[in-house]
Amino acid sequence: MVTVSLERLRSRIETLARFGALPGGGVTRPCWSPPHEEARAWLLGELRGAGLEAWVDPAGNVFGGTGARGFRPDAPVVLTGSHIDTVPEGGILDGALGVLAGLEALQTIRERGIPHRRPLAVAAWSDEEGRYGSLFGSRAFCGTLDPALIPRLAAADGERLVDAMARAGFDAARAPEARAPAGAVAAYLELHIEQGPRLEEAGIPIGVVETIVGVRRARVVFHGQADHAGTTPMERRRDAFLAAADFALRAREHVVTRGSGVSVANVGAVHVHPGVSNIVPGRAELVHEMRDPDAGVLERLAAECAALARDVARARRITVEVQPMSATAPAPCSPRVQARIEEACATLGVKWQRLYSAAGHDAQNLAAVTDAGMVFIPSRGGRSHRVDEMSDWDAIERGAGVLLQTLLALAR
Ligand code: HGY
Ligand code: MN
Ligand code: MN
Repeated sequence: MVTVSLERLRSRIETLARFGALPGGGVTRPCWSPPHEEARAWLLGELRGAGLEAWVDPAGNVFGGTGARGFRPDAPVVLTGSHIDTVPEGGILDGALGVLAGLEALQTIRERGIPHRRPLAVAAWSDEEGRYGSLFGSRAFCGTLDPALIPRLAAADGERLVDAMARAGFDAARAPEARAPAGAVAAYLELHIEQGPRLEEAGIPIGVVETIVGVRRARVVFHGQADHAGTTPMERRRDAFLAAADFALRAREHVVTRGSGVSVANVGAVHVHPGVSNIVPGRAELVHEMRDPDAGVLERLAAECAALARDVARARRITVEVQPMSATAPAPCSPRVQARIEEACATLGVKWQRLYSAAGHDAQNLAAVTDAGMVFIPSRGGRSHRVDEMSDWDAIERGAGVLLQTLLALAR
């Protein structure tokens, strides 16, 4: 049975972790940033050093191929991959695991001369974490990136995508040229950490993903009245921050009690203006995010939470704007790919369980253009999107082994 080299995979994971490394551990490596571009150059070197064809598309997606040097409908590719960009103060495995385990699998296949009918390739998708626009690179590749949107895409701190890409040497307007021809991808398989507690608590080493949640984000802006924080009588204040706080608490309660039971909500970004201690906040802006495996539930909750925002504003004699930002559709994974993953687990004698992904992934874009699937490994303590995100090395080796066997099954 052909196996991956955990030593080589571990060395690459630990090397990639150095790009954007934080003093106390973890990484901050946003897409298009200097550490991300240094990591891109390093990855291209590793792909070529492994004997793969390596190239970058107009959306900044990095590819390494064996038997593939691009995407053509007459030679459909079995594609694996993930992302090398991270959230701020993130972990070293979110994304990196799927890219480097994919590289390890393809290098092992090449070195051992294992026959495969279809070409194989590994991808590192641009800006999966959506600093400028969620799942950007895979959206461009799958043809769902609206060109008209590109000039408006910006990070929460106001930095425009066009400027960030230009600094990294890319013309954002050309990103839609990354679209792959229809039929160019025979199947897509992504290895990822679960980023939650379910596999570890169940004592199951491999997760076979059935569905990936949809994620909806809206900017909610409350307009009150700036006033002197000392002289303005309390009953006259029209405090925008209090309205935002009231909304955040009530929206959370609504999603938990009126959602599907697995619906989740988060407010991770808040901005108060003018933002100094001796002025009653005149404006408060928050990003409200909701997730659910069911598109209809998300649609209903979005409308109900917008109505809730208006009720809160009215009750506090202020106004509110609810601006939809992004909405990714929940994606079912391919039964064919799930079956190949489960067969690989059986061959390797590894227990598995099916589950839905409560995180968003590039695979949900690929699911629109090909048979897409995901393999999860347990996250220690379910921790992710934090510097102490980690998985056991034997879990990483097991996940890479299942990835290798499943890719071979899909490419035969
Ligand atoms: O936010 C997510 O679900 C993913 O980690 N980008
Ligand atoms: Mn990820
Ligand atoms: Mn992530």
